This record gives sequence, structure tokens and C-alpha cells, in this order.
Amino acid sequence: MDYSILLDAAPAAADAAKTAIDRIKDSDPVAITFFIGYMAMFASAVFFFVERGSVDGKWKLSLLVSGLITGIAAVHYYYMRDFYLTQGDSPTAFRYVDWTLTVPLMCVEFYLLTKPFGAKGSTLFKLIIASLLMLVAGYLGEAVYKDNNVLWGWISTVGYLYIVYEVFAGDVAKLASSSNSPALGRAMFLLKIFITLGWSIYPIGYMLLDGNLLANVDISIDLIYNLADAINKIGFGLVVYSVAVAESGKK
Ligand SMILES: *C/C=C(C)/C=C/C=C(C)/C=C/C1=C(C)CCCC1(C)C
Repeated sequence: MDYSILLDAAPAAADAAKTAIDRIKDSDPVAITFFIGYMAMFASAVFFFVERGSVDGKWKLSLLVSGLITGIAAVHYYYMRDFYLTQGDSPTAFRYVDWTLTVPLMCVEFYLLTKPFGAKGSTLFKLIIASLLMLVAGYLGEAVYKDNNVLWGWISTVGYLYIVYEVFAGDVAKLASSSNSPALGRAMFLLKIFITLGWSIYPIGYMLLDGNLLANVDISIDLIYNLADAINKIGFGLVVYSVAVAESGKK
């Protein structure tokens, strides 16, 4: 048995471990946001699961979905944090696996908000298809056809704009305007803010890719994505939580 390969590998492994510790020691902001993201997602998931007990019937499902979104993200942040620390590179595949699970769940969340006012399953279906187009195209541009990331970014944007359209003028908007609950009205207003401002942080991050509009700006794409995830997953979860509490008459 030839053990020399192990001896060769040992210093490399030690190096990788050292860089991980060095990154934290050097207060690498990206590494720190992966840590904070992990803990914040985890804590939010616990919060949403536990708070299910304090809201009325139909809102329990909404809080369960919020808990799943942040819980799934917590698991991915655990791996992304590790990947970033040891490889010093963007965990693009983990990132997109996470989004592919959590973005459709966010669409379920929008659907559940408008369901009491007659939202149809077909609306949910359209939102999920649009979000998948957005994410698959984004992944192809970011990981597979990097040289053509601008083109794939535009294709992805078509999916994104369709979701914006649904929320502002399509089915989701029509239903929300037919409700007379002030709490739901407020939630729908905030939903629009999250979809237009909160979600637009992602394409801005994407523009940092080589050859894209902001390629010369010296910011880590992960810093932008981590910030956006915290705002959108935890922030929107809290919006749903506040409607749920208000509608449960337990303010
Ligand atoms: C929890 C994760 C969320 C809410 C992720 C949302 C992601 C987007 C809205 C991504 C959008 C993109 C574009 C509109 C164009 C460029 C490629 C993407 C995938 C970054």
C-alpha cells in the first residue's frame, strides 16, 4: 500500500483548514454573512414552527410554509458556509438548489395569502412555472454558459417580470383588491414591495458576473445574495406572521 498520497494530501488539507480559520480571523464579511445567515434562518424556522400554535386554523399552514422556507435555507446555509470557507468560492450549485425549493414555496405563500379570497390552483401553477424559468435560466448563466450570462440573465428576467405582473395586475392583484381585510391589504402592499424591491436585489447581484453590467464593481456576489435571502425569506415570513396574528384576533 502506498501511503505517500496521504502524506501529500495532508498539507493540502491543513492549508484548506487554515484558510477557513483565517477567513474568519480576517473578518471576511462574506464568511460572516454565511454564519449569520445560517443562524438567522435556523432561529426563524424555530420561531415560525413554534408560533404555529398561537394562530388560527388556516394560518397554521402559512406559518408552516414560512418555517419550511427558512428551515430549508438554514440547511443550505450550513453547507454553503462550509463550502465557502474551505473552497473560498461561491457555492453556486447549493444556492440554486436552495432557491429551486424555497422560491416555489414562497409562491405557495402568496397563494395561501389570497386563497381565502378565491385564489385558484392555476394561479399558483403559473407562478411556479415562471419562477422555475427564472431560476433555471439564472443557473445556466451563472454556472454553465458563463460567457453568455447576459443573455441567460434576460431570459431569467422574463420569468421574474411575469411574477411581478401577476402580483401587480394579474390574478393575485385582482383577488387582493376584492378583500376588505385591512391586514390582508397591508400584506399585499408589502408583498409588492418584496417582489419589486426585495427580489430585485438578486438580479443586481447577478450583474456582478464577468462580462455583465456591474462586472467592475468590487463586491462579492455572495454578500448580495445573502443579504437578499435574509430580507426576503425572513422578512416576508414576518409579514405573513403579522397578518396571521392580526387575523387570528390575538394582537
Ligand atoms: C429565497 C430566495 C429567493 C426569493 C430568490 C429569488 C431569486 C431571484 C428573484 C432571482 C432572479 C434572477 C433574475 C431576475 C435575473 C438574473 C438571474 C437571477 C436568477 C439572479
